[in-house]
Amino acid sequence: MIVALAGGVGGARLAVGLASVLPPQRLTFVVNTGDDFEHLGFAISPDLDTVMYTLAGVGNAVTGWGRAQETWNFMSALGQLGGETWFRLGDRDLAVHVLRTLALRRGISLSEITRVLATRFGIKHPVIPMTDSPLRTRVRTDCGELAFQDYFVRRGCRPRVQGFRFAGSRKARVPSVLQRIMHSGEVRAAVICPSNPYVSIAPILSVPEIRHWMKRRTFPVIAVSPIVGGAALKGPAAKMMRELGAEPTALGVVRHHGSSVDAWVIDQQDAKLQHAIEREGKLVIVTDTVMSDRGKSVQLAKRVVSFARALASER
Ligand code: FO1
Repeated sequence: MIVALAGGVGGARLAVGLASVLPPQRLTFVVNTGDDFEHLGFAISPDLDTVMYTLAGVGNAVTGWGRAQETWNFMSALGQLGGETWFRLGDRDLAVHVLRTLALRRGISLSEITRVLATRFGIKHPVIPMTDSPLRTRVRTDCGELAFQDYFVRRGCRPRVQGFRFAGSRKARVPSVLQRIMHSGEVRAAVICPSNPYVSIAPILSVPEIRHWMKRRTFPVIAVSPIVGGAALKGPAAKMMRELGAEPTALGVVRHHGSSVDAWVIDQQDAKLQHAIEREGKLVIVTDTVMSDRGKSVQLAKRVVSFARALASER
């Protein structure tokens, strides 16, 4: 069993590749819920939706979030009536927010409604939120502490970040379905998808049971760098690194993750960093990590899985 930790867009792209390489009983997705928030009365889980839509083949490949072939009648009607339109909810996308909000209100867990929705989208691989507990990423900035979507969407990632807080993480529990997988003895490797280290991966590792499980791991952890050629392919990762004094390179990401990752997959544009990363005590493979289409996601996933298998068999 491979457990893949995924956040936003980059995570979802690799998820598609991994899902086409490994069968459902050999691959589980653990998804960030730190971006979640209540908005317009809806419980919104952006990274769960991005992974679900992308695996189902209905995701908007341009924006990386929401659905393809979307219409915006709800948004325009809402705007005409003076409602908040800074966080855009498409008409098709709305169906998931309504069903998730209704389920949560009835006491159904986030992991259970996610399982039901993923099944209805025809997804066979388990897509599991990192916790069913409320956990919210708070971004400390030069404009004060902001809720994640306020920082990310409303203010367009412009404020300078000073740090992050994962409110609720101390008491957060992993869903029982994930507990069983983590303690099954079946996990052969963990893959950290190319997601933002601060706001996509760190929230997952802030859940105590996941952090301890990774620390005491008996399996290798392989990560794909989200930074290629000194820039993030999407989102504010490189800007955050600069603002926090980390070098916005694949080496900077390796140093950020430290001992929680054993091996790195970096892009051929960063081949010159391979030795520096090896000097950090990490195994490295250099390949094309830019997943500009599904075929490239599958190619990268094949490289990652064979790398994981090689490392797991050495243990
Ligand atoms: N990101 C934006 O930049 N603008 C939006 O209006 C927006 C709406 C939105 C609606 C549903 C959803 O699931 C995601 C949405 N996102 C939007 C992305 C969201 O901010 C995610 O948290 C990011 O993708 C980071 O993971």
